[in-house]
Amino acid sequence: MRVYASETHRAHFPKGELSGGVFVRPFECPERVDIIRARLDERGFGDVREPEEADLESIRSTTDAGYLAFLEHGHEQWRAAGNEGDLIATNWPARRMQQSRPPRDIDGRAGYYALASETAICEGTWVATLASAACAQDAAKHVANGAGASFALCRPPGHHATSDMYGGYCFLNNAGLAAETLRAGGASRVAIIDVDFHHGNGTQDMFYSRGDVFFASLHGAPEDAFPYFSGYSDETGIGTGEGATANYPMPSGTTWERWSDALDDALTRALMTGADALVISLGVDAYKEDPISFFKLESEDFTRIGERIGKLRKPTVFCMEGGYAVDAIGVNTVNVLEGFSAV
Ligand code: OKP
Ligand code: ZN
Repeated sequence: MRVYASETHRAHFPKGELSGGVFVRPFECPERVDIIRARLDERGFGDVREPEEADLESIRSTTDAGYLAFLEHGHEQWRAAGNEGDLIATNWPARRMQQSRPPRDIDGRAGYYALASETAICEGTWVATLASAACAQDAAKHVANGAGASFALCRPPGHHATSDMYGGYCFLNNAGLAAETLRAGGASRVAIIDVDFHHGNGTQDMFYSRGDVFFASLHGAPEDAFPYFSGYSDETGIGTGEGATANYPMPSGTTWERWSDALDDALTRALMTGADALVISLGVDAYKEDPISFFKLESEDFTRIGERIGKLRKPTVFCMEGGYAVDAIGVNTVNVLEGFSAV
């Protein structure tokens, strides 16, 4: 299976993440990629490529222009305004305030486009974000050209990003871009299955009113887990997208038995929608040792995830999302790919 990975991810590494009332070293750190790459190497995934330049036209067609300008220039404006550290949002358009007028001042603008404050923007965030999106786009092109599967080792991740919001470590929605690339490459229907521990609110939002892209997410219940304000099971899509979104919120302590029933249901529904191709938002933070999540999957369960996806026999693009138990992230991620390939 071909892998797309970019060295440019290293440019994105903010100094801190606001967590527990203090700044900690970000959970979403560059070593995540190093450890996955080392494991890929160890297990014989030798076809690893640097992506071409991102397809900006495709990005522009699914992303708000003001938001894109903010991603590209926000950090320099923040510095120009006299700030020394990374760009961090601290103000929001809360209930009953103006939701549709991005302020001019960068402090206000950041809050307008942010969905959470843990995610800081540093000087290299934009180039790393583009390179991450390029991995997803090239992996999807490879599959659209006839490959059975491909793995985009995206960093930063993407599934929390909407057309006009960043947060949860995400800036552009890589899986959504992969789905759009597959559609443009001839797939009439695509299914996105999000197995990351957190709800893929950004991907859901992108396709909520569309019937051509089915979206299913397995995640910690919103009452108890980030992103808190989406991912309930009654979120099922709207208009022509009604029924094309499926959410499987699950409680703390969830193990393979319950989790795999949800996966089977999601995969069955993906097949029923007539998907020609799959995109997997591959987070491995459902792992029992993950420091910011509360499911209890074992490393062997990740092999089983890959096997179950592989049984669908559909062209498949894997896009890396989360996973913060850094010691195990390589094994768990590659287990999915190996399970998939073994079917
Ligand atoms: C991104 B992805 C740590 C809280 C972290 C944000 C989680 C972002 C997860 N104290 N909250 O879906 O893996
Ligand atoms: Zn996650």
